[in-house]
Amino acid sequence: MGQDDLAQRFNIMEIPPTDTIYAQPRGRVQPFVFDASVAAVFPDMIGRSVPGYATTLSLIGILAARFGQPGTTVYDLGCSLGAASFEAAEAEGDTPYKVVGIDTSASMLERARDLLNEHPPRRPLSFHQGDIREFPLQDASMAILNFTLQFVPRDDRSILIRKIADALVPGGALVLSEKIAFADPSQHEDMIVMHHAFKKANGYSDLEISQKRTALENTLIPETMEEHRTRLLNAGFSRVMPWFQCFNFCSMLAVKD
Ligand code: GEK
Repeated sequence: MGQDDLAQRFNIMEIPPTDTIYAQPRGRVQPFVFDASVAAVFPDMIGRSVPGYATTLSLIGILAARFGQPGTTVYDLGCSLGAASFEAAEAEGDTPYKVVGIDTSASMLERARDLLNEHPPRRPLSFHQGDIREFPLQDASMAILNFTLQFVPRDDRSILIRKIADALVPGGALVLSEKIAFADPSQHEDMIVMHHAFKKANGYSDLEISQKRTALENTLIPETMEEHRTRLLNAGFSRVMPWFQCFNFCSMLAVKD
């Protein structure tokens, strides 16, 4: 994906600033946080770090067109700059639903609101600061967790997924995109090697890759597809369909009948 495609995805006119956060050696690498320095380079960071990110994003509009229902809400949980929110709000068709993006990071939301003011989409869209574990959800036809659940403490994930399932109207769907782990150690290692090669091909140095890995070590906790599937079915979803995978990054669709 070119930087100009990325800029377009994020509704920004100029090439996004380059992520150099881990370019210099750090004595001690602190756990990763979504602060102002991350928000400033976020489109570049996520585009160069998550294989298939732009494709996942671009297809979320198609999923929203399929699952969005009149008079309901599409929630983008852990929305960052609102890239998935904008895709949902601009989805094809004229189904009248609204889109609500939620994130804990004030720095992310400040930028998301600027983008919203600059490019208001066709459907109502609003951004709210809050923790998705506590934020009330209701009358949802679609919920999006685009690379967010992996940052939620593991012990809280089942309650959150159940809350989402309960908030969905019949026929509603959850789009769950995650970095995934593999039970087979060789497969797990193969995927990590390919993911790091992907980052290197996108211009990150070995130092940047290794310092970022340390920063995310206890912050981003991936789970296996089986763990996700079991949790989703236990929460009340009727079926779980992986619909996109690129190396160790996968997006699943969980539908509630
Ligand atoms: C995208 N979905 O561009 N409550 C609310 N927000 C949270 C929580 C929480 N408990 N935990 C983490 N976040 C976006 C990308 S980024 C993924 C999502 C990444 C937020 C956090 O502040 C950050 O903005 C986002 O989840 C994760 O489609 O950076 O790899």
